Amino acid sequence: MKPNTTHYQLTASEFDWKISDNKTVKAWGFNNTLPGPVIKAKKGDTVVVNVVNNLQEPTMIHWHGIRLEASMDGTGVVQGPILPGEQFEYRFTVPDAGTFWYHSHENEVQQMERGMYGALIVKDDNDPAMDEERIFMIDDMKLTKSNDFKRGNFIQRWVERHDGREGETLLINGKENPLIEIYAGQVERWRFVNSSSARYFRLHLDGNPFKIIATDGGLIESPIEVSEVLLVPGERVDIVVGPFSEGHSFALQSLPYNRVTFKKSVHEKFASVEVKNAKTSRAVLPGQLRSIEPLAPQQAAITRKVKLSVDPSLKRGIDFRVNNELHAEDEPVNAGELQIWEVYNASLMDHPFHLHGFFFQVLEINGIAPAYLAWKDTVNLAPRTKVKIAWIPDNRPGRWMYHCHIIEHHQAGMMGHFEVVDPAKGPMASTHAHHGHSCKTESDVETA
Ligand SMILES: [Cu+2]
Repeated sequence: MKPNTTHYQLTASEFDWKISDNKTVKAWGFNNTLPGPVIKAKKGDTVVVNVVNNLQEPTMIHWHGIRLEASMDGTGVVQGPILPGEQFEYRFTVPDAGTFWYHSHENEVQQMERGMYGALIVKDDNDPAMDEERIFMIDDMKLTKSNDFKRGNFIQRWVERHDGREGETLLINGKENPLIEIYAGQVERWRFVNSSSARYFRLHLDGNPFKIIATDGGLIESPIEVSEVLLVPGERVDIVVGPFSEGHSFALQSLPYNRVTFKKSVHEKFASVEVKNAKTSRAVLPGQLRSIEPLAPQQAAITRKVKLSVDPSLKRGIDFRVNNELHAEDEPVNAGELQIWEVYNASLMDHPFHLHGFFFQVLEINGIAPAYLAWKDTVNLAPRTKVKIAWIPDNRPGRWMYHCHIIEHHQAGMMGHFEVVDPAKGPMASTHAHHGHSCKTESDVETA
């Protein structure tokens, strides 16, 4: 099938958003909805998104999980911020099918908390046929009694910096405790995105089994039956649910997960599921979904070590660092060269590690190979844990980054910058932050 070009406009602004009958918040988001509109494309398409900034502050949009050109990654090292009243056109092809998302990459602790995110779904002809497909964006908000986003006193702010911001208002697709109705006998694909600042979402369907079919980088090789799965901030998982019998009802919930924070994790309900009358099913879930070539054997020699740590600081009380630095500058990598990285969490709390723009395979976690092969861009590191990952930078030279996806830790400095170098051309001249005006011209490269 011939690739298409799909156009979207996302207008960022503040608006009233009703999250439940008695709670309305001053949200920041896109096109007056929370989450923003779902961006849909087919594998190989070109997506053009014109972002208009009607907020009172600058913004930038990151396309989480999309293997795009460095200049379209939406971070402060590849573009200038989109200033209030200005716009910027993002244009990229989507080479992989899967569940992706977009979110603000500027002042995220405010902008993401208030709702600046949405899903980006890329389909493919070989996706399994399902009766229905749904997207669930998991989030929470920390609201005051008057439903605003004010931050607390010094101690509360310190805890928030340490733990990441987690609130009591639990959201699925911008709503508190929504009702999900499913027909008896039917089988559905549910795509989950953890778009929260810091919440560890341990998905559980009241004990009803479900099958994992995809992760960050699309389908895995075969469905895996489980009754729970952990989804850390930034991560995605697609599951297949059903068939259920008529009249059955259950809660979509998150089991407690101790990520070693001051705020204690508890069992929480996010939504109610009710099974209606029966309908015939035309869903087919094959035993083999895809094949994934391993990039390297488990014992492959390490080419780089990355250390995440939480250290005392005289100035700030506590620092979140990479390789003992705040906002570290890491060594460049050459396009085409296999990377075997050992990412070590030297701290006593969990951190979700996110690599921009490229997928990796997890080779081992503390010496043990994962249960199944998958393409990932976000992986959790429990305290004192070493994760060995393999990835190959394809030839998309420029400035890239990795960071903890707990937004407060990211902002505090737990991130590393590096350059992907085209070996034929050598390092690029510094491409730091040129000004980000709209660059809509007819000569933009069309990828047919
Ligand atoms: Cu962290």
